Amino acid sequence: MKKKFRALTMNEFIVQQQNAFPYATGDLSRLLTHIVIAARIVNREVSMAGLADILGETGKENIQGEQVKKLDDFANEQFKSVLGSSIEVCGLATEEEKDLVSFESDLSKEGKYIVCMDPLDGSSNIDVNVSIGTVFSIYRRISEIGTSSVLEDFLQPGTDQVAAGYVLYGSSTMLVYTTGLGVTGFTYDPSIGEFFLSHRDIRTPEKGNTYSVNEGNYLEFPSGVKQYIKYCQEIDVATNRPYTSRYIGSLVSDFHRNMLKGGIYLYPQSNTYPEGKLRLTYECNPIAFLAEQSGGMATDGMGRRILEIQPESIHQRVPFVVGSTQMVQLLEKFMHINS
Ligand code: AHM
Ligand code: MG
Repeated sequence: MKKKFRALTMNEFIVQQQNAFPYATGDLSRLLTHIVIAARIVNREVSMAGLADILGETGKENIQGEQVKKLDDFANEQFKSVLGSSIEVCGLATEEEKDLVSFESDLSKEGKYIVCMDPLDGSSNIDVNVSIGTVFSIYRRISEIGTSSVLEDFLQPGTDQVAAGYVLYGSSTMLVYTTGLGVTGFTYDPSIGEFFLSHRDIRTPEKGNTYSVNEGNYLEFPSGVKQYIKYCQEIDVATNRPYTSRYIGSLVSDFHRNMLKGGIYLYPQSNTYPEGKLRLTYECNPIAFLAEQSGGMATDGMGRRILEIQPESIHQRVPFVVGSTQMVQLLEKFMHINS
């Protein structure tokens, strides 16, 4: 009988990957394991949220003018503290901090990498026990090693990402990441406290039958988006329509479902959000990198590949369309015809 081996832990997998590159120093591997540590702490708090006094708002507003939830704040502090005490990271930009955070210890200044992240995305779902996520993106610094990180380190286009991923705090907790060699997913076993390899080389279907968009904003959308939504709702047996509408309002969860099953997620420009709502550096770029690595596509709906947009500020917003390639291409066509 064939012997069944247990699944690899994420650390084992990372080391295996690293060994495939004889010149790898292990810095990126160590950085990923630091993210795992912080994610485990955040996961514990998220799963206990109803019992601990950590639901609700802090009373503070972030740079976006949004109410900061206690869990947002907690997650931000955890990642800041874990990455700040690592020797691989010299700086961090997060949704919760107005300015970039430069880690100033002598060891941190030697770090080769910077991290952009949304420590806890989908805040509106926190208090009602619906899935939320952490999104992260890693770049090699441009500034000289041994100095403080500078803004230019954080304003690199998404094509320069070295790694990106997310943690999904859902019915189970998953960590999904890419270093540009495909997308790999790990599922957390809380009884052992480890992430185990569960999804090797994730490939997204070319097309799907799910569309994810906040249809409450329909009247404010550009006409190309409105027509695409109508297309999704039309009856046509040949193309398996009407499609299913699924919108959690939590980017990581909506994207994760669509990546596995096939589908499209849209957060277009509207009167309320003329530039779109989602932030380029720490929400769209990492998700776009994962989408492309799984065989999908991510654009701004107006012909621009998300990963090629040159960021001008760390909190810059951008219209966002991501998912199965054929669906994104069709949305682009609707937008083009109606422009
Ligand atoms: P957040 O970073 O404040 O949580 O906002 C980002 C979230 C995404 O996760 C989600 O897809 C979107 O905002 C939902 O926005 P809306 O409630 O406008 O549909
Ligand atoms: Mg967010």
